[in-house]
Amino acid sequence: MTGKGSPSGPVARHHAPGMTPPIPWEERPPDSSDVLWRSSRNPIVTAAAVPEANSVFNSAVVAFEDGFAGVFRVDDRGRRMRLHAGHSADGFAWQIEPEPIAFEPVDGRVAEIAGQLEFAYDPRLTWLEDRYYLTWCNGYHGPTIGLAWTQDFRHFVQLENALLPFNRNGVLFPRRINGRYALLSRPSDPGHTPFGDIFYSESPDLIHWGRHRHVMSPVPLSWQSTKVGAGPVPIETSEGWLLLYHGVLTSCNGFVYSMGAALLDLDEPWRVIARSSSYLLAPAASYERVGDVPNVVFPCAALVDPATDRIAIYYGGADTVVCLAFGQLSEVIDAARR
Ligand code: BMA
Repeated sequence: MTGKGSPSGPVARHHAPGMTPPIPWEERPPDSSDVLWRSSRNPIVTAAAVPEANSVFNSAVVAFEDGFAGVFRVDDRGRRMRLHAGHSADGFAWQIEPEPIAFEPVDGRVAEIAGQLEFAYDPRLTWLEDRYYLTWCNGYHGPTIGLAWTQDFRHFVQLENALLPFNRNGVLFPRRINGRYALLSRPSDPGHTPFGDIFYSESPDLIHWGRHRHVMSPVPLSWQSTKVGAGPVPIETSEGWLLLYHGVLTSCNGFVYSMGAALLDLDEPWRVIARSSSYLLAPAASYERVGDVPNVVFPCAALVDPATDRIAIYYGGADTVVCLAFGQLSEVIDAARR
């Protein structure tokens, strides 16, 4: 058991070289003993950040230059699902581009699928080797895993979709594993999907994906009984890959989305070392319980500072706003084991 402020061994940083902005942070409230606590500034992004937006929620954030950059899920007032780039000096206050990202196809084959962009949502950002990769839920005859890269958050080069429809929650690992790129995803249906397991796939070139392995299933009679899906990019620790994920239960009133943690083997990430039996964050604040889709906590990004053992997690609240939660990394790792 590791204590507050004592990291569970070294944590590999996977971000652009030379970039070490202090991550957003607030101390744990004195009356809280929870593993994760909410920002007092929640929600940190609302529809007001983008002209003509209906909602801004499940969004990705990374360290970029001397601050932070992100890709934001923006549903417009036609209820079209779009992705917008954004920037922040401190990770709390965001300037979001008013126009959606215009993806540039890497070649003529990708142009065939880019022209059919129906929707784009639930982004994740991964610093991998020399650039930021974006994965998202891309419309191509139903939902599947879109893939693009950027180095400046102005130009986004679209690659082939990683997988066949129907699939969601595609999350790239931040380095190659045994020489191959690695991806988590959750095969789905074209609708609201009353099932869902997390799978692992690998690729030599980010185009051809295979050697699919099952990672984890829902747990009957629990907060994660209906489906589970990967959240932020897995965090490399000496204890294994720390995977924050969403788990869903079906109540009399519909789905309830909460956040949990798991540890995956560093070399064979389809092997689950540990998994939290209780959720770490569930809808409780008004901005998580009330919105376009009530009772949703949907994590898509995490910033880690190994030197201070701090983690800041970005999550969507009730499919309406972007929120932040904080914790001590070592305590989150401990919670994954309980
Ligand atoms: C999932 C995704 C998420 C959303 C969640 C709750 O299927 O569409 O974007 O937050 O449902 O509505």
